[in-house]
Amino acid sequence: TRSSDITATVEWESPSNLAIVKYWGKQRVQEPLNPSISFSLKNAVTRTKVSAQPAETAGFTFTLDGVKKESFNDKVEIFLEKTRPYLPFIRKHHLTIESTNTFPHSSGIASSASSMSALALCLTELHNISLGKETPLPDPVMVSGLARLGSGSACRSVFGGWTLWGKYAGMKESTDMYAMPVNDLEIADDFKNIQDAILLIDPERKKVSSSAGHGLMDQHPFKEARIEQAHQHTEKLLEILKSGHWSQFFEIAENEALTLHGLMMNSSPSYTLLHPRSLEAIAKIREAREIDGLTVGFSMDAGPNIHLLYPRWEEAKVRPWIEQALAPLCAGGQVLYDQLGGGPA
Ligand code: 2P0
Repeated sequence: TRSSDITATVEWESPSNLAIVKYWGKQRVQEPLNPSISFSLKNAVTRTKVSAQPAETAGFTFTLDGVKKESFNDKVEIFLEKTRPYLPFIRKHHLTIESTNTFPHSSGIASSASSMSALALCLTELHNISLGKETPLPDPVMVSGLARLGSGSACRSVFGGWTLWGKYAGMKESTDMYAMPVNDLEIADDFKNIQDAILLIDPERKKVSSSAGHGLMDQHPFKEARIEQAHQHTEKLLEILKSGHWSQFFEIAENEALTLHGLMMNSSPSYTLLHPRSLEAIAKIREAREIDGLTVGFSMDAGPNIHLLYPRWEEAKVRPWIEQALAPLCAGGQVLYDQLGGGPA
């Protein structure tokens, strides 16, 4: 079938995700150096609306929360260029792209995963409409592969729940090209409703982008050891997700988070994204677990914020402790309460 001119508007909402085994370093065209495992969030989402109109020359306008954002134009432009071979309608349409995030601007919450995933969903649906498909609903595997071209971590946001991305020997179907959901039957109930309280330690824009950080893995002295470790952590985490063992889970989650920051600190050039209050929060979390017996642990992304992780059944004890002990470490006392979510809608 040939793609035809369309006048259509589609809209998708897609979540951000939190990796427990981290993607850090890439090769070729947005392929990860190592497998990663994440879960999609419920409340931290991007909602994107794309209208396509036939046009002589392809082009687009992009707004975030109703405001033109020049800084994002490059990222969108590059994404459209990369996806054009797969989505030929882009060549002869003007796209009006409107995005809103549910989480605060420049809060340090990575929006590239949710925004690129939402955009990939919209573009794939428009592509299907241009092909005259009866059910234009996008195929998640195709969307995940396209989202990856926009931002590596975005390929994991196309699915709800737990997701694996990257070739891993223990799962035959796994691939570097797109993410896939971890079988629901292989996940203990506790981890199906894992809670994530995001401590907004410092909302300042980070000094080094994730893309630059990935790049520094090329020549990293610990590159091979890191790849090996990620494979081992992937294998262990998949077992832990099945068994529902929280202390083993926290061991991996925290090691991965601190390894990520360690890799930044000993790359060349070296840099740090940790804030003194990140370290204070980490100390408090470990103390609460080791001394007070709370079932809590943490992860981090490439920034100073802390993701406090805990089971739903611990909520009644954890909430007041967050407000009393951790919220004071956050900018403006801000904590975003989130949890595992069901994926795009
Ligand atoms: C992850 N992060 O697994 C890792 C851990 C941040 C910390 O993937 O260059 O925005 O667009 O592929 O996906 C953030 O990097 O980077 C990231 P690109 P991306 O979630």
